[in-house]
Amino acid sequence: MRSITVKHIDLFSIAMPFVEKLRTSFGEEPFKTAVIVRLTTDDGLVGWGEAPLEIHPGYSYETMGTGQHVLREFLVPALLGQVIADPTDVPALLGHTRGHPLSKHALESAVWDVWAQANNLSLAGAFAAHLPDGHASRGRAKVGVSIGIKPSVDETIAVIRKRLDEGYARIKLKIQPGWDVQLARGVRAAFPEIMLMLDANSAYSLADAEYLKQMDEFNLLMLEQPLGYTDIYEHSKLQPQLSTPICLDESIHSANDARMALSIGAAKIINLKPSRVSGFSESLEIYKVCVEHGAPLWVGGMMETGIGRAANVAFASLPGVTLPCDISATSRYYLQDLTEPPFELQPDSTLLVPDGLGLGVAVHEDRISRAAGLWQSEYPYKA
Ligand code: OSB
Ligand code: MG
Repeated sequence: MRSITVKHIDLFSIAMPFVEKLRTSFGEEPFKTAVIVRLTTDDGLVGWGEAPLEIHPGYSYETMGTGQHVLREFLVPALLGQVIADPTDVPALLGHTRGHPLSKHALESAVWDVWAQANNLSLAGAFAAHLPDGHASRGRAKVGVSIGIKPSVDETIAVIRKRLDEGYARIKLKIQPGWDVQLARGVRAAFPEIMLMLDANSAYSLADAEYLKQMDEFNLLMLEQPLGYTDIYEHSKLQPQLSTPICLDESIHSANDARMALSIGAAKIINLKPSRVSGFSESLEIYKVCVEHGAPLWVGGMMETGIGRAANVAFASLPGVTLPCDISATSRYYLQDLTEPPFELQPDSTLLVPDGLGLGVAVHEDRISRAAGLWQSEYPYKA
């Protein structure tokens, strides 16, 4: 395998209008925002990565502000000039900075992209090369769609109907106290058979266990992250009281977290967001833990642009990713994406892994410039 040498790294802070915003139990972001990484090697290869940072520290403590600071001051300098034999060497190079997984992920992704290109591999092929035999990409990823908190159950039902008509075979609804049992009851009455799941984004506490037991009526695929965003222990007290499988999102940052959660029965399912766990190296370790435990695994999303999404689709095409992922077609997110061609939903509710080396999508730098312009006009104090 050929190593790569990091010559240059550019950062672009961007903002893009959403086609449909996503209201969660902790609020709603006005725009899609991110820091995009462009990494150039000494032999002229270019790789891309996305830190799906938000404006407000709601889902993650990282924000556009802290991400720009930590990338510029600490993480980028740690990679410049490095000769990297394998992308799984990146976490150690960034290890002097604690935390900040979304920011680290963007750099590691850009390294995966150039390393795959240097070794004549697609990104999916590069991931499979780091797994035991039998884990080759399936060429496509099973996907669903995530729907935010709406003003009424009827409006939610209308959006679900539209998404089902588009071909999505799994629906995820965001919930919060006061927007939960009644919502699930209304939606189940309208759609008795659909694959349905709920995501609480940490809005409940263990004292709500009796209340949450009502969710068992609705034949849910899973209930995602009901309790504290750092908690694993209390989820292990809740899961035995429910027949609905619990899935952990926010609480899982490493393979150790996943192993603990599955071992103590805190969750039966893992949502793997490559950005939340600091990159694809740790993602591969979590993948192996889930395979060992026979635990269902799916890839979550952060409303990524085509840059982050192409990488997530590649990972989600691995056979150990067994449930539909939160990765939707381009049209769900943006009128115009940063990459071409758009991701289009296939009739079997999948997205195809792009052909080609590395990410396999064409990045349109003029669109990055335009999105950087929107960021600067909306948030000039954080240019
Ligand atoms: O909890 O899964 C979540 C987006 C931002 C923050 C948290 C979450 C999400 C999503 C997005 O659900 C799903 C997608 O990218 O399509
Ligand atoms: Mg979630």
